[in-house]
Amino acid sequence: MRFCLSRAGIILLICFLQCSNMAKSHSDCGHDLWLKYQKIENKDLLEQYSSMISVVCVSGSSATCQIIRDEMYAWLSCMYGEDILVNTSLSESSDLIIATPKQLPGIEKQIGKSQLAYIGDEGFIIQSMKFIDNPVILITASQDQGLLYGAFHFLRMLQTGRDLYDIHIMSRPKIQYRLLNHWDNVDGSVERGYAGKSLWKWDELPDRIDLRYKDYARANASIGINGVVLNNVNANPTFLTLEYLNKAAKLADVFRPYGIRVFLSVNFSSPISAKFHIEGNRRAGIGDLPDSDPLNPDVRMWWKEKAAEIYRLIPDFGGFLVKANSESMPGPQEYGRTHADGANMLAEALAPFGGVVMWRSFVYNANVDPDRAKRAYMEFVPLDGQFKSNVFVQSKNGPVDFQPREPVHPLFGAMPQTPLMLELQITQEYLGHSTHLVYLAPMWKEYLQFDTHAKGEGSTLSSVIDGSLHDYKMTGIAGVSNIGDDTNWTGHFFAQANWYAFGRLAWDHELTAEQIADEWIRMSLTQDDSVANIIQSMMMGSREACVNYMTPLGLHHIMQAGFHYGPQPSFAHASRLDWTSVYYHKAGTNGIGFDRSSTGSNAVSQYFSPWKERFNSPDTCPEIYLLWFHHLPWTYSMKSGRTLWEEFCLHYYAGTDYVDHMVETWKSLQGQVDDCIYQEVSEKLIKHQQDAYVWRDTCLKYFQKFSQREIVQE
Ligand code: GCV
Repeated sequence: MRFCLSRAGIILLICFLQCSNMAKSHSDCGHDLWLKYQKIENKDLLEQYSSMISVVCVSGSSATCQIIRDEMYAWLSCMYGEDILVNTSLSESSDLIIATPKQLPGIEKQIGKSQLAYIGDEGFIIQSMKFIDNPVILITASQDQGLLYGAFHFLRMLQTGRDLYDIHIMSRPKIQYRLLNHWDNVDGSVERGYAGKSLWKWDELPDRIDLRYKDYARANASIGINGVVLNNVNANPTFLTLEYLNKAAKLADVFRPYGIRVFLSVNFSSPISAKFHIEGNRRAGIGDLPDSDPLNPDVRMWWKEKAAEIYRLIPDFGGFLVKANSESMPGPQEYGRTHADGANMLAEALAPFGGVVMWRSFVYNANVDPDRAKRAYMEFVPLDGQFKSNVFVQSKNGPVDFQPREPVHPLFGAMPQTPLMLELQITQEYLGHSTHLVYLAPMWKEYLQFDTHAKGEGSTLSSVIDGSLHDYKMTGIAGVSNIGDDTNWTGHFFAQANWYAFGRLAWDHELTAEQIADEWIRMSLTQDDSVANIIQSMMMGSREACVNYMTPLGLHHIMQAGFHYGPQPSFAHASRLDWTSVYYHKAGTNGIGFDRSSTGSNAVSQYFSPWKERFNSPDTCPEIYLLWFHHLPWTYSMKSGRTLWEEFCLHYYAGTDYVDHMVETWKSLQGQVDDCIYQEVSEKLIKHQQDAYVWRDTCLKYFQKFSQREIVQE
């Protein structure tokens, strides 16, 4: 049976027609992300691929299998520059077979039960083999979802020029919940969003379904993301009204065939009646109760009924994300209850439907400890073992707040009985918004590979969150989204690489940052090896450069108050101490840095040995964290033999030198990458360069007042 095109197929067919005309002059200006339909330029590869794959069989009948057929047809036709066959039934000429063992009996025998068991519900196998005596490539999985992941993986292999001979790939995600967290609001704004307005058009939903919802789901599925928290953690209770649940349900319908579940951030005061609303406080609910005390039976019932209502509309709803008792958000502590009491109440409401609670550890109540970096650990570690089994504690990578560099959050490893979910920030709140070109994968790898020593050597952060260290029963990772309704989705074209890298690392944290960059570049920018290498090397150094021109040697939190873009090292405010720069850098004529050693705030004690001892002494503390843990004189002698002040200056200059290098590198690529992307990135880089100088000069001039020394440049 010849495959008939679905509606989506027709859209893809249009893309195919576009792709046939796609010469270098065609430009999507970044709109098509890493999913561009493009012809294969390398003749040998083209010959290999087209001789091996010309008749595709995708036998399943689900909406997901239909998506796979549409994708295969559009991609392959476009890559070859000619029409190919995608069938629903197997024939002697099938050479790419995409099916589960249920859809095609015989697969189980060929592949083996143990291999199929290994890949679980979401994994896939891609294997060269003989089928009815013909050489074929088989993509198989237990579920259609795994087939879709396998199909995208296979297409990625083609897009990145991999050989198709003798393939044996088995892949399964190392982490179960791989979510994007959107900080999107009812009014269409995005907190810390730098790529336009929210993608979700709440005023149009549920009647009008924007075409980009599907593109968004497709992009996420192509990198293995399987869940989306739709709204800001500073949650407006409106999202739990029937009106908004109906809107969310429509998005869930679009996302479902792509294997993406919808989650919501909830406001802990939601059950409270509006008549109890206190102006200026985020305690404004949609219920009819006087309080939201988690031990009040009426409040518990309210959440149970709300959960039941949600699941009637969204049967595969994922669960709730909660920011409580943090930055004016309400929480259980208002009633003298603990975070565990609050989380468990919600967990109980969701449990009958299989939903989870992601309770954030981002709390920093000044009454807990004068050092902000210590507070979350102090509040949460004593609660280990008290959370219900469907509760995650979701923690940012570092103990303060997504700074360009922080040491790992000491909670990781310290809560063996509570599944910890890692929260990374894809949006560049503190790393130059969507103006600075900063590839974040090297930073995320630095965290993931950090050895916490929680159970001796080898207790990496990744082994905590993938559950292998403490045998967590569920595992998760979240990325605060950098996506908006800008044409190129992420504001800066290169910020797409961060969305891409987050998904790839969430699937497999062992991939290297280099490998991920290389894939992204080849799919998004060029098939030319030497151009790809130049761009990859430029990206790889960009995060360290950002650390250097913003906050070198462990310095942190000296950005512009509120806006968080430029530098403001002088910022001081009597009543908001832990939001001021001076609280963090503590610069004076006697030196600079926050003393968190055993004779200071003793934050070092929250780490496992040998880190607590290493961090405790400036001699053994890695210099990248020096001023995070120590207050040192300007004359302190660094490992290089230079003084701290000299080294400090050189780091600032190294940062801006690297940006100069990026500007020059990019200039050299004119004509070798898409013109529109070239222009947009060039403009961003000019601004990036100017603003990196501003960071360097503002900081050095400010700190020079204390060091009273000449600024050294080399
Ligand atoms: C969503 C930082 C950001 C806030 C954000 C908060 C959080 O403080 O500046 O915009 O609020 O982190 O993660 O909850």
